[in-house]
Amino acid sequence: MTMNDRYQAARERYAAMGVDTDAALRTLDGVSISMHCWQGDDVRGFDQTGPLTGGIQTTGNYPGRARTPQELMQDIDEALRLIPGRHKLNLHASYAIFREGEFADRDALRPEHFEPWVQFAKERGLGLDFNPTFFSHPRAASFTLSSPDEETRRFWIDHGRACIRISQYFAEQLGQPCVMNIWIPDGYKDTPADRTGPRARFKDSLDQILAEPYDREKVFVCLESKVFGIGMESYTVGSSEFCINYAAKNGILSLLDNGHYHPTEVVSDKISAMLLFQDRLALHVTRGVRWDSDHVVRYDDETREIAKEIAQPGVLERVFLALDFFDASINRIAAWVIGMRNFQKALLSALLTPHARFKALQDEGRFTELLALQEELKVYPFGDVWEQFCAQQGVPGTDEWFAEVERYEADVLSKRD
Ligand code: RNT
Ligand code: ZN
Repeated sequence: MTMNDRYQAARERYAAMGVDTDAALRTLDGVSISMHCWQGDDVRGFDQTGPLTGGIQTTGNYPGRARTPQELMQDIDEALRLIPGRHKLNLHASYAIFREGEFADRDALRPEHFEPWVQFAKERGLGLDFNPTFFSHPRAASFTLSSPDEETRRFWIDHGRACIRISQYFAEQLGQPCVMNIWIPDGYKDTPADRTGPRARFKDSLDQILAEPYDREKVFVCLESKVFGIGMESYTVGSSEFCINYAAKNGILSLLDNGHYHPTEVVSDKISAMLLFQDRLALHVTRGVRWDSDHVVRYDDETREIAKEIAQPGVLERVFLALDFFDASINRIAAWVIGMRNFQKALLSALLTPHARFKALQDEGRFTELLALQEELKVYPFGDVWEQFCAQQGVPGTDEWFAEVERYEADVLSKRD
């Protein structure tokens, strides 16, 4: 049986269930995911040499970390060769590229410091998203946008404003919107004496950042909440309630990272509620293991449930998708490829679900039949449709891509020390 025969057979199985596999493949082709640059170098960036701070952590010491912009770009290229579809690249401000002898601190970053990235994106037809970096910096030692020290707070407000200008530059240069996500690590290890003060300062700082003029059709500013970080176990300034309320009142987007909630809380259940009140929503798809550990995204139940909520008419185009994980214990190219392909698989699996039929069963109270069909669908020939997608997109299939990662590791990564 050729691959095409297998796809034709799968197509018929799904058709009998009321699912059009060709349409699903066409829809998936149009979904772009923002791939985070920071998996390639363990969230180090290029504008400083200090440690990763902000209560986030990479663990592992797998050889081959990208040490320079050139190496990171080369690695991103390699990953993209193995990932089907057209995507965006998600940059952090700390990935500024300075000319020999040049330096600009975070409050003074300018579009020109990202010109090589724009060039890179243009040559590959990628979009760019952006993130101010409120961590891994001497002035982020304790608090940033909520700092009680006015000079520190001013510095970070200026950073936020600089990042809006850079985001607008990305959008204009690339002719597609730039999603700019604000996440701050500010919080307390122990029970705070005053919970309101820091949040009031954060609110004022955000107001000042958003006072920077920008085109709201081109730049989509988001606010990402978090429940805790390492060293900020008792209180985060940017809690879920703070961020959702701020975003709603100020016409910016909420960004939900599925590692940022209490362990039994799921983002898949939040999407429909958010979208009844907001035009758009942004996501960081990640995988927490016992805590916000940012493991590589798997093709697991919650990832598929998130995809199921998104892959519906009238929803898909309202959700900005990005990945956010950083695993330094395995081949970093493979980490990107596995995470991206898994999220695409999750979307495809959702697109191969007869939603209208299942919804009708739910509305009619036919729960036995619904459960039976949902479970039987799990053993449909999904893999043959996925192989078809990889083939259509000209990327290696299930049994092929890993050998290419091994070749790249031997030829390129193993030569870095
Ligand atoms: C941290 C947040 C944030 C970062 C990136 C690097 O917990 O998830 O999104 O991971 O900005
Ligand atoms: Zn995140």
